[in-house]
Amino acid sequence: MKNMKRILAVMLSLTMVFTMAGCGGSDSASTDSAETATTDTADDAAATDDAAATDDAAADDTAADDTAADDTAADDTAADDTAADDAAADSGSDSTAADDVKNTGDVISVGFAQVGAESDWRMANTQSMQDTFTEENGYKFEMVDAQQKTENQITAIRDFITKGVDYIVLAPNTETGWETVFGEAKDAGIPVIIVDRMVDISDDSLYAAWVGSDFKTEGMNAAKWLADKLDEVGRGDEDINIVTLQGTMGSSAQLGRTEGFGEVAKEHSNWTILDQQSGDFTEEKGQEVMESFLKSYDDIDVVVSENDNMSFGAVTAIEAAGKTVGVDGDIWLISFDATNQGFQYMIDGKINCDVECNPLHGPRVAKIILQMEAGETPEKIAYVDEEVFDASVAEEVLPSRAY
Ligand code: GYE
Repeated sequence: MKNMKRILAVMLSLTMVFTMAGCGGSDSASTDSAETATTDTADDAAATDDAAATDDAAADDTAADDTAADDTAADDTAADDTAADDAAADSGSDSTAADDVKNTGDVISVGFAQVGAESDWRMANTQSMQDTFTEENGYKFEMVDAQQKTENQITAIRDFITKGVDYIVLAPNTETGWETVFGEAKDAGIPVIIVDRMVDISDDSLYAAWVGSDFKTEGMNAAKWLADKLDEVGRGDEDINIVTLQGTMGSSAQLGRTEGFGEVAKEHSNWTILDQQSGDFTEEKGQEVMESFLKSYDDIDVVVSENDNMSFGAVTAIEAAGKTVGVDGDIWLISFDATNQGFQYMIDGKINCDVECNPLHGPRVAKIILQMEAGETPEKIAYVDEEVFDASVAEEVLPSRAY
């Protein structure tokens, strides 16, 4: 009964908000392996500080565009019958039989070049990988935390090549700069699997498979939520001033969300995007950038924050400036990720809407590896299904969320 209520609530929010079901891609596996990691050696990457390819904001064409954007537009009719199921599944009640990720052959060694530890989303992503690639499941797992520096990831990959791991898994910090090192992995005969963000590379034979989110669709969904909500409260024709806290410049999550939101925003002549600046996906920088926005503009109606942690920082800044934020606030706040803490902010009325981004990729990556071990060709590009949550459903949905 409770479950049913939750599903109905989610359905309601979905029909209210938009008419599509997440990203239309394939969810290459469900999630949630029960084991706890014990085997990974969490090396700290050498934190060299030279210029990384982190400011390549011009590369605005996310890989997502080409393959998914079209068929995931709001007219996706599958929405109605699958939305509730997907919501239930991806909200955290999903469970994969542990066997799905288990390697029963010789131990497989996996080197994982992780972005960093910048956000709640990232921590959940790391946890999912660590819970999946356990000794008990038949893996030797090593993770490098690259501290949000692309060059640290390149160093980590070279190190994995030297060590001769069986598979390299990369969650790329930024999209560009991978050709050379991927070529080195290829020469060494080590497959590279990409997870979460994408790379912008001319030769896609340099990686075996990618699984992650359709960030452009996420951005479009955020804007669609805003349009619907403004209509709902009778402000559809008002002038609306928007600022954006962007993620790490040149990362797919930033590029896609900025582009997707911007594309829909263009259709609303009464919306003005006053400013867009990067808060690098962290709470601290989100707060800093929000403080500076508030000094520059006294008429902000909506903040679009490209992840939950920057939203938390934005709330601190807005309240410190003597304004209110959220559902009944002077300023509306749209967030991305829909982590547990993001849900809590919605329950507290501080975030109006949270666009889901699923970090539970461990089992999905394991499935790709096991397919390759079996001599099969994994799906080259796989998108996970994701939802949009309005604050009004947060209390109902939170208990079922896995991250
Ligand atoms: O939204 C953010 C994290 O790449 C999808 O990275 C990921 C993003 C996520 O730091 O919280």
